[in-house]
Amino acid sequence: ANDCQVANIQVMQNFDKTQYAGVWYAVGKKDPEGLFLLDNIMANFTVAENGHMTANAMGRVKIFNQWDLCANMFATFTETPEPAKFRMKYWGAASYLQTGNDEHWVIDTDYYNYAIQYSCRLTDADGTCADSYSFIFSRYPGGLRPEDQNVVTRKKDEICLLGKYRRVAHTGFCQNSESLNL
Ligand code: DAO
Repeated sequence: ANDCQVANIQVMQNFDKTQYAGVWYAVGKKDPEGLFLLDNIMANFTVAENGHMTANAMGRVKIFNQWDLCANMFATFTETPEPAKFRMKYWGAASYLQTGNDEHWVIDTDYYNYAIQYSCRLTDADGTCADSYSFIFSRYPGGLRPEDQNVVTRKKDEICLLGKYRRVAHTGFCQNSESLNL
């Protein structure tokens, strides 16, 4: 049975950040409260020679409830005793973008095709998560391969977020020169 306790969530065993490095496209997202990244979300993870993982990320955001722009974000990761559980500090290239310090858990990945990320921002008194977000990442902007869909659905269920995701579009917004990149 699934008790939805944050403390019981299983993460990727023997997580290898070196294989995880590179570009991931968000193709699905479960939003947190105070939603920030809308679509065209991609992240490029890098592991330095000293082992430290960082990421550059982009995505369309709405600023001051009005302007659509492509946010250029940076993140640094702090390791924990569990290799697939990190603390992520993030901030934007522009000062009015969101900053934060979140959990960043890798629930599952095959490194070559898909990855499931999870972050619980607020744990409820009963031990379940009161405010979470999760990205379904693919190595391909077009989406998951059909053969990866079953395992991703199973993992969504395991983290108690089945049915809570929306599809994340990739329209080239953060590539094309008409969008304001900040
Ligand atoms: O979109 O509301 C939201 C939640 C995500 C905020 C954090 C994103 C910034 C950095 C992303 C790095 C790799 C996932």
